[in-house]
Amino acid sequence: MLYCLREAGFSTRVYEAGDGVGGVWYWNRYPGARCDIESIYYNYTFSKELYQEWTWTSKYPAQDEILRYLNHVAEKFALRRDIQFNTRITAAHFDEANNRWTLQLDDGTNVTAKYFISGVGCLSAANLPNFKGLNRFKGQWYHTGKWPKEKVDFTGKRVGVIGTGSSGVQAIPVIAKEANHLTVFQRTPQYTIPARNYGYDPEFIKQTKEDFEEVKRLMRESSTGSGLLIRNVSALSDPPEKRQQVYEKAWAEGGFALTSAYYDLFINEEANKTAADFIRSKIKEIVHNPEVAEKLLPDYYFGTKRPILDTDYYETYNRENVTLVDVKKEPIVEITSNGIRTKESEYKLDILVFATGYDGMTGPLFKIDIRGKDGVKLKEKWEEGSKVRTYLGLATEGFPNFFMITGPESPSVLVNMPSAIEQHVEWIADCLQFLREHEVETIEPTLEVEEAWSKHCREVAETTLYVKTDSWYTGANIAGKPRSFLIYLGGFDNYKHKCNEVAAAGYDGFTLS
Ligand code: N01
Repeated sequence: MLYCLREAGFSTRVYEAGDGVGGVWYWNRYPGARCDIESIYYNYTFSKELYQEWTWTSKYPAQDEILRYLNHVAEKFALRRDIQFNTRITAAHFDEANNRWTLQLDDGTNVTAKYFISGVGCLSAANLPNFKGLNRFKGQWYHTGKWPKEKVDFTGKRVGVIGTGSSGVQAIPVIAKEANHLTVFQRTPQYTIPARNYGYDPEFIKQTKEDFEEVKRLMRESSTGSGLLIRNVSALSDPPEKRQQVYEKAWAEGGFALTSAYYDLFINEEANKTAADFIRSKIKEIVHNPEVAEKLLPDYYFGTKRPILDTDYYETYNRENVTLVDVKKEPIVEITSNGIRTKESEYKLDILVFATGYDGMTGPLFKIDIRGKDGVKLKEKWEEGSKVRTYLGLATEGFPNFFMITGPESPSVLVNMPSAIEQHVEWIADCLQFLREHEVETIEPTLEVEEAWSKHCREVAETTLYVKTDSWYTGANIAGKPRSFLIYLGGFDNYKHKCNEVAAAGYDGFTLS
């Protein structure tokens, strides 16, 4: 965003809470953290030169490699000189008399700006469940999303991990290898698929660089925003033996081959069950102890919590030094000075890892006291999330000149994030240039278009199985958070087309004044 606005001649300043660039890849330094999107699609496409000069080492690179990439981008385009690090924005208020935003910084100073653009991400407000007694715990504790820069040494330690989402599933096998003993506190068993990561061959990299225009086209024009193409075949049209072969092949290939094997896995219960049964059978095959295997069997609709890619996750439960605790059967009662006490036992721990996720989508925005016209708070307008209304996930009525990068009701986390980010950034940069050229002071969507867009988002979501599962997608992971599905599921290609149409029609649906 900074690069585009600078190129367009705007005076731009970025505020960042961390002491470096990288966002999610800056904060998530937990052991095992790596990407689950193929790296050749997990980068920017605005600069061909950048694409040519950066070489990814593997299909799913680790966090430190992605952070190096983002630092390289910051360096190459001299971005840091306009970024103020170690600074949190605590409030952003719109001043109607002057049509300016006033941002309050956590050092007590204020800045004013004509435009206010949030790049706070969808998963940056860590969820630390309110367990009784955490302050008494004598050991060290960490949240995966706020991992320290220094290496945490698990050697010889008794470690507890709470949570088995993407973060927990990545961290657990790595911690298990180092720790003296690992106890996993699992609430909901997960479906995870082997990543089968591998190092890239120099020939493949060379070819990919030559194919830059095709990579760019896939990232910008496909329904997933990446090279992941969903087969246009129903899981129910194949006879069971054929389907089994398809799943076996996808399992052997690893990555998201299985999720994209059939187009109806996430919209048809029967189709979904075929994939869920297949993964359950794999869990029973991999995990030696039948009682442990039984605890690991998921029973929600496959893929309706984010599908996970793992490296030796189920295999980890065959290790002597790993214990699995089912906290649905044996709830956590409190954290004691020595560990975790459940309804049945006390587990002595030296280190406790919270892999308990995030207050997704609205959480990062609500951490800032955002107020629009008439002093209305964003949190109040959206009634804490039960009435989120946006136009295209980019803007919301009553908050002029405020834009959200990957905001609620855009495709965001359900497509390739770099593609979603780039598309929003370019749309916003174009919009600001249009406003400047046409001497427009303020822009905001009308109530009618945002009502219609929100309704459309909900209707699309209702045609899928996603809404039937408790997950962070639906807000069900946060106590007291209203349930709503805030991600546009109609495909990145369709979404982008709609955004372009709106812009081409002179920002149709927006009030310009
Ligand atoms: O968080 P999660 P995450 N008591 O919300 C459990 C992206 N990501 O950080 O399922 C006990 O998925 C909770 O249990 P349940 C990706 O989009 C990507 O792992 O709610 N347990 C769950 O098991 C992902 O979806 C990558 O019953 C509690 C876990 O904690 C998103 O980030 C890597 C609990 C939280 O799982 C979030 O993933 C990492 C409690 N009170 C993350 N509260 C890659 O690119 C929560 N839990 C690979």
